[in-house]
Amino acid sequence: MRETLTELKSRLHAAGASQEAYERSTINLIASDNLIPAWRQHDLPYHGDMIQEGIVGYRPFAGAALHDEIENVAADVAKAVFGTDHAILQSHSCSQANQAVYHALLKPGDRVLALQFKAGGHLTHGMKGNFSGRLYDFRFFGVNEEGRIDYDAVRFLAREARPGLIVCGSSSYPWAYDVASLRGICDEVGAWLMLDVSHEGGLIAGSAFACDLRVPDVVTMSLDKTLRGAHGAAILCTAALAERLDSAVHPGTQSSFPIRRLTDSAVALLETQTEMFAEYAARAVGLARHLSSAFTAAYPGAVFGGGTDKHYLLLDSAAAFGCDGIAAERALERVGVLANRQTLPSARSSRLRDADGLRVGTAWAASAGYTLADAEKLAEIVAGVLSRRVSDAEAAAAVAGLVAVKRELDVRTRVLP
Ligand code: DSN
Repeated sequence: MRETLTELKSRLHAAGASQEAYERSTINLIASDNLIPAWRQHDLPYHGDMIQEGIVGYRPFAGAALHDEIENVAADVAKAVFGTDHAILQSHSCSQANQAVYHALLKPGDRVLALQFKAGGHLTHGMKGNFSGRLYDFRFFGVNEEGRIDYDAVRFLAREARPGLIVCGSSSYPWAYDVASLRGICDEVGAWLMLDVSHEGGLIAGSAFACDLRVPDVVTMSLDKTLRGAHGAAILCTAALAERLDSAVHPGTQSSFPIRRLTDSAVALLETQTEMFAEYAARAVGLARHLSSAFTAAYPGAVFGGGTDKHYLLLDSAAAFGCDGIAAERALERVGVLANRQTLPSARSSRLRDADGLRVGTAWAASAGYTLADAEKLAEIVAGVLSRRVSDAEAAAAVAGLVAVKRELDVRTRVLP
């Protein structure tokens, strides 16, 4: 018997409420998650529901007189924050922004050089099952034994492969990028340079991660993740590519988008220029480094590459605790700590089901206001669970203690500006 709509509605409400309660009772170390400050709601200039499409000056739907103004202002904020010539804030996600960039710069079958998935690249950087791997001829560079990109090796591969585009950027590469070297390589082989800073956008805006976004030809980034804006993405590019990118977004790869994304994103981008945001961004990196040192002190070799420049670290759970990525993720989930399985560059395959580590992120914890002392407790809980030295009941009680700290912080965060 099919459920009635009334029954489905009540299930939906029960699931939503339980999900919220669950989120309040857990510590979230998923690097792409974050907490949007509650007070932000009051700062939003527009709460309407209109959509629009096209670009400034060409709109196929009526009522657009102020849409151009809103889109211009939002783009100007992004340009002011990152120093680029042009900005588009319409993409529904960074995957879709990447799709638009490929559409603008490549023809199907064109060659691209990118960071390998298991070395930290994203699935839209040429993974076989993704549109990118199906449409374009992706070749890959990896990382050396220290887990770093070897830019001489990239140069060598680029000379051999002669790609039309080099994509750098990642979901799980914890180090800074040598963008100047990449620029030199691209100039030498005649390739465009695209940097995907989906994860790092907020850290860059908050001056916690150095990366000059004026150097690549085009940059993509999530507006949520470390930026703490509405879910969506920005494309930033040089003046020379502005028209190409505009038309790759519309009509190239998408039609409508909500006007609210522009206003919400612009508010989030403006906030990045406050002291409070700089403190959050520095805290995210500081927490990740502190966790990394705490794991390394107790379990030398536990952190792949030995540290981080960002808001996450790569925990080699297989080497340190004899626990593969999926087992580690599940063991932590049982006690209320959320992190995600991660393939490490040393993995035997790129498949997430063979993941031998965990990505441990700190953006959410930084937004929640956790301190270095809290990070030490967290490292003890994670190591205790993964090494099976601590029972689930003890670990869950310790997590509940940290969750209680967050509740107090929540109250304080809500009364900020
Ligand atoms: N690829 C996912 C991540 O990095 O978490 C989301 O973009």
